[in-house]
Amino acid sequence: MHHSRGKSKNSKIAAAPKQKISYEKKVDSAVTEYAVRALNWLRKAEFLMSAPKLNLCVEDTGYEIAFAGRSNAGKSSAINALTNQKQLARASKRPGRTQMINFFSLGNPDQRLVDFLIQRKSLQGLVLLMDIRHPLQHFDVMMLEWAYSRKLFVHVLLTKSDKLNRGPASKALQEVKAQLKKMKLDFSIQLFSSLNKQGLEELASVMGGRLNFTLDQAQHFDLSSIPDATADELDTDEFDEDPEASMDLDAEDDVETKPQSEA
Ligand SMILES: Nc1nc2c(ncn2[C@@H]2O[C@H](COP(=O)(O)OP(=O)(O)OP(=O)(O)O)[C@@H](O)[C@H]2O)c(=O)[nH]1
Ligand SMILES: [Mg+2]
Repeated sequence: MHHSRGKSKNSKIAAAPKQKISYEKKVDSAVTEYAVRALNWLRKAEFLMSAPKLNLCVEDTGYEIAFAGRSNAGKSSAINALTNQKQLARASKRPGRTQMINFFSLGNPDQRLVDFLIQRKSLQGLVLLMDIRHPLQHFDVMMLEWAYSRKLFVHVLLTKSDKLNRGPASKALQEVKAQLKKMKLDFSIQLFSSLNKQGLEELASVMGGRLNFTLDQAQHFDLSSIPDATADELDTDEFDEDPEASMDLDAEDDVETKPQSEA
């Protein structure tokens, strides 16, 4: 069923006024436009390659952001939600694939997202994903300190924010913010949910800034191509009640296949 969903999506939502997508926090309309355009740009993401090791990676030129986080933090789901492509980051959900380094190009092979942390010249920084219910585990603190020591940026996502109500979620955000400050690792941080699409624009805007995405690049911009997260769109069975319990073993053996672009 996952395969048939993508096709009809854009037509279904085209009429909705896009400005209603969670812009409350944005103060400047220029920022909002940039965020929306950056999100549109991210949706041009294409699978580049899976590399089993460092010396087989794509060329180390341009700009790269790595998505890092503990197993089950929601990395693959976040990449899929961000790029609006259900299967883009499916590879690492399969056992034995988690060690692969997956590269995605974002409209340009010199602007990349990597589903794995590798340190090389083009790496600008990390999007560090933590389950909002278990933030700042040992691994996370190691990552933050490592990035800090390398002068890389970190943008923290508190993922699965849909698991908490609004109040507790923003309380968790404030608490982690305070702890980061206390550790003198005062990186940017936001709430994020691949399930209800909270925080997509904010993340797109950060990634755009870090990967040198400019409005010049945003040609043929079309607001109607950006879907809203309406309830009937959400593929809720992709989200398990108990994430620890399952792996996507039913995934077809099509990981190496470049997914069809929905653009
Ligand atoms: N409720 C909810 N569940 C989520 C969300 N994001 C991911 N999940 C679930 O959490 C589990 C792990 O998600 P993945 O995206 O595979 O996590 P990952 O970080 O890529 O995991 P590894 O590849 O094993 O390191 C899956 O069962 C997802 O369905 C979210 O925003 N909300
Ligand atoms: Mg994964």
